[in-house]
This record gives sequence, C-alpha cells and structure tokens, in this order.
Amino acid sequence: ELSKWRPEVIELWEKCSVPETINKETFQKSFIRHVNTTLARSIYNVDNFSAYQATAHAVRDRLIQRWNETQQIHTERDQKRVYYLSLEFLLGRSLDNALLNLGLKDSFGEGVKELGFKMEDILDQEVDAALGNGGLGRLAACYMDSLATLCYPAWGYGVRYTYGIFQQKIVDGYQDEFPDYWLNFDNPWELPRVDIVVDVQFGGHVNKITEGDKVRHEWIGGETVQAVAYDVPIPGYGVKNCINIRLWNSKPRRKFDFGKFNAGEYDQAVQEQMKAEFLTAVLYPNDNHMVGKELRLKQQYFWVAASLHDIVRRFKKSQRDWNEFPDQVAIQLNDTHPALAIVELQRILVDEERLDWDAAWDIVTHTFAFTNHTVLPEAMEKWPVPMISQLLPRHIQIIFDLNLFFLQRVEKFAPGDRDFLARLSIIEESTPQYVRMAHLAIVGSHRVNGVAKLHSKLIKETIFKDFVKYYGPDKFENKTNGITPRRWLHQANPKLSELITETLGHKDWLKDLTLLKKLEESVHDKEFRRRWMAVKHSNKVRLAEYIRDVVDVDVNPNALFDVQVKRIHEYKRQFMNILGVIHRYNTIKSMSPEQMRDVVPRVVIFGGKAAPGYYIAKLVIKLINSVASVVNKDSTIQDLLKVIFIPDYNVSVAEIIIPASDISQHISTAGTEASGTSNMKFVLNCGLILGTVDGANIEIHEEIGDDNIFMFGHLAEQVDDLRYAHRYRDVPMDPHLDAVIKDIESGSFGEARIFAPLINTLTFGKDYYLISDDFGSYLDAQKLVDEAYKKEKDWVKKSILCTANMGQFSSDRAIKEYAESIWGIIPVKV
Ligand code: 8GP
Repeated sequence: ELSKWRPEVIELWEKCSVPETINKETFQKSFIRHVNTTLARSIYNVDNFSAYQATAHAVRDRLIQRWNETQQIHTERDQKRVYYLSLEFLLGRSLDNALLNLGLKDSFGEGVKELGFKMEDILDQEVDAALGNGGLGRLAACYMDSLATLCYPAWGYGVRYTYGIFQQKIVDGYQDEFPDYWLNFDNPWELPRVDIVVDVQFGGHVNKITEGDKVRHEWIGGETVQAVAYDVPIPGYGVKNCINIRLWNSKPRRKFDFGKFNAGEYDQAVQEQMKAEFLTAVLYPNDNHMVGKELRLKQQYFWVAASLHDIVRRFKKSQRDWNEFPDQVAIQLNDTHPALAIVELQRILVDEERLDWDAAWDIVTHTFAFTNHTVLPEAMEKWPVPMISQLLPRHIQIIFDLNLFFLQRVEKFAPGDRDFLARLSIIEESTPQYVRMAHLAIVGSHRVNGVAKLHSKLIKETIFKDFVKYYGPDKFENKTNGITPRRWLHQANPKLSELITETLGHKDWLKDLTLLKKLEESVHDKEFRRRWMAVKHSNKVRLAEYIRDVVDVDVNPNALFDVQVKRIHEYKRQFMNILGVIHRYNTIKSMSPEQMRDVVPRVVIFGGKAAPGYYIAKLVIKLINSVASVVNKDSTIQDLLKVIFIPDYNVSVAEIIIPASDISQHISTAGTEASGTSNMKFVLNCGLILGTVDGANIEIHEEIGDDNIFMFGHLAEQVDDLRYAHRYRDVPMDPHLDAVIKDIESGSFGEARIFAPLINTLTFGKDYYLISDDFGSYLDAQKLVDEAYKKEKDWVKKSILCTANMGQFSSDRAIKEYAESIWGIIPVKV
C-alpha cells in the first residue's frame, strides 16, 4: 500500500518518524509543550491538575508510538490473535502504571521535581477508570497487563460507559450513591477513533427469501445506532509491546429525522438522537446478580455486534478462506455477557457470507471459549424470548435453530430422556420462555473453564453436570485466576518491591513471580526481618493517615490491622465479621484492667459497595457504621478496638489498603466464592489471611502451608446438609451468636427495628449462608490470630513466607495457561 507515495515522501516520513530519545530533558520539553499547546496554559496558571494532564500526555505520546509498532508487527506477522470480550474492565489509574511499565518513573519523577511539582501530588490528580463492579472486571484488567507483558497478540473489547461504578458516600451510616462522571475532564488514556464506526441494528423484521433450492434470511428495518471506537493502550512491563482495549461508545446516526423536524416535532427528533447516546451511558452496578433490564441486553448486543464486525473485518483483510478463521481468531467470553457473539458470528457467516449452516457452526464452535465466574443461581443470565425477539428478530430464529439441532444430537445420545433434554435445552420452557445464556455459551464454545480448582470442580458437579454427561469431562477445565504483580506489588507497595529487589539482587521476579521463593532463605536473617516489618509499619502509617483524612478517626498503626474489603454481599459474610466484632467488643468490656493488658489491640477495617437495589447488603453497611460509632467512642475499652468503614472502595483505595493489612478476611460460605482475587493481593503483600475453605483460599493454603494461614468453617460438601437442617429441623443457634443478636435487639447499636430484617435472615431466612454454623470456629480462628500476633518474630516469618510462596498466583501464569491450552496463540515480541 506504500506504492501510492513518491519515494521522497516515504523517505521524509521515515526521517520524521524516528522516535525521540526519552530522558528527563526530552520529557520536560514535552511537558511544557503540552502545557502550552494541548492545555493552552502557561507557567502562570499551571496547577497540579494541569501538571498531571501534561505528564499524562507526555507518557501517552510514548504509548502511542509503542501501540503503533505493536499493531504494525502483529499485522505483518499475521499470527493468531485472542480477543477478550468483557463487559467490564476495572483499570483504575493509568499514569503510575504506565510510568513503571515503561521504566520512566525515575526520570520523569526527577523531571517534574525540577519543574516545581511532586510526583505523588501529580499521580493523585487522576480519577479511576472504574468500568467494572469487582473481581470480574479487575481480572480482565490484570489479564490485559499480562497479555501485553508476555507479548501475546491480543485485543480487549468492552464498553465505554459515560458513568462507571457509582461513587459511594456514607450518610448517617447508610450508603448513598452518586454518579461517577469520570470523563468530566478530558481522558488522556483513550484515543478516539472517529474513523472507526460500526452501524448496529435493532428491531425490524426478517424476510425469508427462497433462491432455487436455497433459503436465505434478510434482516431489515428497525433502528440503527452507531458504535464509535475509543482505544485504550495497555503497555507491557519491560517490553515494547503495547496492546489495545477497544471500547465502544454509542451515538446516533448522523442522519437526522428531517421529516419530524419539518413537521414541527424538533424536540422529538432530538430525543431520539439522545436515546442512542444513552445506550452506553451507564454500567449496571450489580456484582454476582442478574437484573433483566432491556437496556442491558441492548448494551450487550451493541458491543458484541461492533466487536465482531471489527474482528471479521480484520480477518477478511488477510484474504484467507473462512475455514481458517479459528486458526486466526480465538474469542474468550468473560462470563455470559457476550454470549450473543456466538449467535452473531453464526448470523454473519450464514446470512452475510452465505456459508452453509454446518460449516458455519463448525467455525463458530472452534472459535469461542467461555469462562464462568460464579455458581450462584441469582447470577445466571437468562433473557425472556419475547424481549430478544423484539430487539433481535433474526437472532432469536438462529437461537431456536441452534437449539433444535443441538437437542437432536442430545436425543441420539439419550433417547427418550425428555427431562435430560429439558435440562440441557438453551430454552427454559416457562411462561414466557427464557434463553439461558450459560447454555448458549457452553454449546457454542470448544472450552469452558472455572476460575479456581474447587469452583471448576463444582461447576462440573452442579450447574453444568448434565453438559459434562453429554460432552464428557474434557471440555471443562480449570484456570485458576491470577493478579498482576506489577500493579499489586511493584506499584502499590514500592517499599516492599524495593526490599525484594535488593534482597534477590534483580527485578526478574516481576516477570517470573516464582523467583520470590528465594526470599525463604532470608527468614532467619534478623536485619532482613526488621526491614520487612518496617515496610509493613510504614504502609500502616500511610493507611492510618488516609483513614484520618476520610473518616476522621485516629487509629494506632501498632494495632493489628484486620481488613475485609470487597463488594458487600450476603455470601461474602461481612455480616459474620461485624457480629464477631460485637462479640469482641463485649468480651473486652467484661474484662478487668488486668485482663485487658493481655488483649491485642485491633483495627477492623471494612470497605465495599452494595448494589443500589440490594437492601440487605445496604443494612450490613448501616450495622457496621452503627457499631463503629459506639465502639470508637467508648473510652472504657482503651483503644483496644476500632471499627472503620472506608467509603468508596475502588482500585486506587485498594492500593493503599492492601499493603497495610496484617490479616484480611475471605470468609464466604464454602462453595460460593468462585475464586476471589483480593485474597491473592493481600498474601502477595505479606498479609496473612483468615479464610474459609473456598475459592482460591484453598490453593493459597496449599502453596503457603498450614502455619501461615488461618482456615476455619464447614466444607463445601457439607453445605447442602446444613441448609437442609436449617430448613426442616430446629437447629440451636450458636450461644455466642445468640448473645450478640440479643445485644443488637436490645438497642445497643441504635434502634433495633432497623436491623430486624438483617437478623431475620438468620432466623426466618433459615440462615442460608450458614453464619451460625461457622460462627464458633470463626471465633476460635480469631483467637488463634490474636495469639499468633503476640509472637512477633514468628509473625514476621509467616509474613515473609506468604510473599515468598505466591509465585503461582501471577496473572502471567494464568494467561500462559489460557494461551497454551485454550487459545493456541504464541507471543509476537516488538
Ligand atoms: C467473580 C467471583 O465472585 C469471584 O470469586 C472471582 O474472583 C471473580 O469473579 C473473577 O473470576 N464473579 C463475578 O463477578 C460474577 O460472576 N459476576 C456476574 C456475572 C455473574
């Protein structure tokens, strides 16, 4: 394609495209140029925020160069690519991460200092990109970091929400939600691609056209919304590769309804335009819970259609045969949200590319793979058939056809077993009928995976049991989640990172986390232990300052910091934690001054958002704050206990909290937390954990050993029987729990009637999450924590061994496993 240019032109381009050397001086030039031109400011009015913008733009210039080179080489090599489709990418802040991954932190830091700024102040100006709810969205972000670092040819596809996850404020102890208008001031981390626009169709009808002995379908009419691409560059660590997340934004088609306009209905014509923009306005704020809003379904199709159009266009450029599609393209479905992509690809191949049905289906099923992230029934996506029919009339036909052919095969496998057929069917035969998205995702994929060993076993034994019978076990795999050590240690905990690098004598551990194992040799080194402790202490001081700033409570950095930060959900049992806190409070209150001297002072820290419609979860927040306001004021307990609820927990708040924890709690009812990823972050940052036998806790336990973790509670295989007992028998309540409940009911923490619905979940609600069954062993485990913390030397050793044995939980390991056993892709290094 260069042939259209004269050689002199090409030469000039090459001469002018030589990348600038990057050092302090060139950075400063670039900084000032951006202040002057991009921001139209000058030395007279440059504040911290404009300094942030200028620095971000200077970094962005370098990112774009790398991004271009990466795209160019990936196009040239034309290797198989993976496309990661995720409705959530919880990226957090980008500046610090980009500086570290590009190796520019020191030189740029010096550079801004000489210009009269502090790097910390500049970094603090950035707002989080919070396009996700919790673990699922943050996992996608960690995976993009690893894909870039390992040089895989990969793209992410998502939605550019105008409003990310809501901001949480605490008013009178209750959660209040405020819109997160994160794009308020320009976003330097995205590149608007006004040239990349895809038409997405909704509604209309389908014509059946017979041509000779062939039938084809034509989907026409309805409304069209345009998808505009915004590209977010993701730099790898210590490599030149920089990959792309393409986020789609909806906008109306340029064509304006002049008919209506001329008829005097100007406002209505404008309203229709605005409706199109509204499509990508807001992220649905539910974690592990499905809410069947039509707009959400529209978002899903909008994003899937635009992404597939893009993927197919890229494939067609190489002019290969369609059979080669699965050799060039792997598509990973992050949960069932993008499951319509399966139907859309089949539609493109059959209706537009005129492939025959079976050939098309063969391509589809070799292209897709599907990750499940939960077994909770309320999270399983299903959409009413009438809703899909209205929005996507051709897709619903395809879904019914796919289901018919699928069930015909199942019928051959299990002749006459109608129940089996009904259980496997993509369609739930209720009134109205529903499309079960997980079934669609399984039938349309060549691999299905869970996200931790126990979870992957449970999906095979419970929700997908019948599919295992039909397909055999090999279609189902485990890919234990991972986290990126770049953000979650190097960036969030710079002092620990430095100490590790100095001790090991290299930085290679950031790309091969198993190298941390060598830290084990230093546990007997007294000076090393002292420094290890000093790092933890300074991180606790940093968190204590943050707590003073946001909730105006003083906490003692020498106390044991006990943390539970994650979405508020009944299955995660923050309720059990706060009930335990009340027990602790009452125990301390009943002590003599003598006895008190033996108590380990504790700061119990909570953080997390509740879905705005989740009443019980919101009451848990209220209870935590009510307990906090009583306990924190009570001078009779001599600062032995403080309770803190940190508002608006998000990625950048997590970066302050996680490095400061002594113990963190991951205490879901066994079998309910698919994996958890914050458990990995805490242990990597040398915090011990108190956990149930659930999710990735189990594998962390295997790696770090019995002595360095506190595990308690019933096992997943006991849960059914325990629930049965609550349902049909009179199970006596744990006496300590009973006392705590009576205390709440007596009004010790404010009006008792407020908390009645919460307490009812334990009684009338049959204690579905088994708090009373685990409460005794929970309190016992907490006692062991206190005892262990008193033995300082042993505690530090445990802490070191935690970090040293986390090699397995890098997202690099996880991504390599996906690449090798599911996607079949190889690295292409720039
Ligand atoms: C979460 C799981 O709850 C968490 O254990 C896991 O670490 C994380 O995914 C990443 O794998 N699951 C979800 O957020 C989830 O299933 N969300 C809804 C779409 C169902």
